[in-house]
Amino acid sequence: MAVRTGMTMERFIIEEQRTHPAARGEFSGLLTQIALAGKIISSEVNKAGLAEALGLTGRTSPQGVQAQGLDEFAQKTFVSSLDHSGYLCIMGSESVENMIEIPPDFPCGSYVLMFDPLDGSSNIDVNVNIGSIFSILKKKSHGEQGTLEDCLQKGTFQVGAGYIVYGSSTMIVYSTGYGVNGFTLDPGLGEFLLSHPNIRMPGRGKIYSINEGNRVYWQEGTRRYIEYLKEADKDTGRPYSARYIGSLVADFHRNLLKGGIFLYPKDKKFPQGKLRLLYEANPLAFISEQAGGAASTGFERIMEITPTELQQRTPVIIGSKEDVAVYEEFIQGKR
Ligand code: FBP
Repeated sequence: MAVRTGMTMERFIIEEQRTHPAARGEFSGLLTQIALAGKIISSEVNKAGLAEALGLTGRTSPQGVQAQGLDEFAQKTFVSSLDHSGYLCIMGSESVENMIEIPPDFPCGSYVLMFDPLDGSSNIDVNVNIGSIFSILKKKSHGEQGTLEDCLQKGTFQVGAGYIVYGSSTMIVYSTGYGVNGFTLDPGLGEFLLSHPNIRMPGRGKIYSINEGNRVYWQEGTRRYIEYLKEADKDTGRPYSARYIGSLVADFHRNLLKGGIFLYPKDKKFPQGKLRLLYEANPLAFISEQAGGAASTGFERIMEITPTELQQRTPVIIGSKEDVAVYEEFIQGKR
């Protein structure tokens, strides 16, 4: 596939269509609409400092978090950019309790979109990187409208996934199952341009990302693993550096490019883990594995989990393959 840095995402999708027949028409159109939603949200995020966007709406999200204007704006932008497209049969969002049906006056398509419209809610009003996360599945059910069965699919059934990070620049990073590529938004052109072709995650990193403020709630295996990372040992590149932004997308993105491990394990406060399986864990697990990394609960591959609920949580241990494997040994009591 003839790709070169600087080519537009549209052009890249056309090239991918040529090489990978599965990526035809509907799927490519869907990716383009997701990128459009990202551009719209990006322009609003860049203005987030302005008073109005900080206004609290007084509404509480399913997570019991005071929904902020930007959170709702992102939710509405994803839905309005995609519900009329004819590519989707159903959607699911981390920000709303139930499935999002395609309005009856719009055609249904053969794809399912599960998304987190704005990840990193605790950082929205302090100008720290936040992001959107998306997961694409194929429709399984037979009727026109999609069903819960279409949303509750294992991560291994994803046909595409990615995230958009709103930071010093806005980037979209995604995979359709043929490697991971990153595109940076050129605000002047309003185009995502290929800036990070064929991203590979280093096999072992030097960075660990975990909220150490939760240490008192951690399981013994997690405590011992983090202590292990802090010991000095040249051969294994320890001690590792601690980096924790508190926005999953931003922490994951850094570790994807530099190597490292992000952990939101299960603990006494979150016995199932904190992060959402369908909207956060599965799509990033897809990207991690496509880039040569790994994604685990500590005991099993995240993408092998059979979902049973829309807002299901899971422990998330994700990043460089060797680092995830070492954590699994600690939490399984093998070291
Ligand atoms: P939201 O989807 O509500 O933003 O929650 C997810 C998240 O903000 C992740 O982005 C981040 O990694 C984690 O929660 C931070 O949690 P904590 O503040 O407990 O460390």
